Amino acid sequence: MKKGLVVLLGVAACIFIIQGVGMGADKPKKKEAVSPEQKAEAVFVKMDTDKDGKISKLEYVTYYQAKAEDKFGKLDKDGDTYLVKEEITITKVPNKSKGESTGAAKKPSAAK
Ligand SMILES: [Ca+2]
Ligand SMILES: [Ca+2]
Repeated sequence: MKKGLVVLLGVAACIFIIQGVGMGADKPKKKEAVSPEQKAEAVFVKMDTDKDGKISKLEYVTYYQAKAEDKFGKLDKDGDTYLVKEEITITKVPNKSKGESTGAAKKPSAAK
């Protein structure tokens, strides 16, 4: 019973790490008008798949698992279903092979 929870927590931790590593690399930030409350509301609605107004552990895990799988797919450049260090760290630097220029809009305070 507890083993499953530990695994889930591990998965959640990985998601946060992966999201942190990939920050700003593949998400164009154009909508600044969305408040944290609106964001939370949108996430809540997406998570609450059975629309009972509550997020069950299963709904929570399913939501983040889908996000993680999506993120994993983006990180796994060669599609071998494994991530090597280079694939994780490559999102931090501008990707020359794809011609993306992400270094232009760097600001020191990205905490908001
Ligand atoms: Ca629910
Ligand atoms: Ca890979």
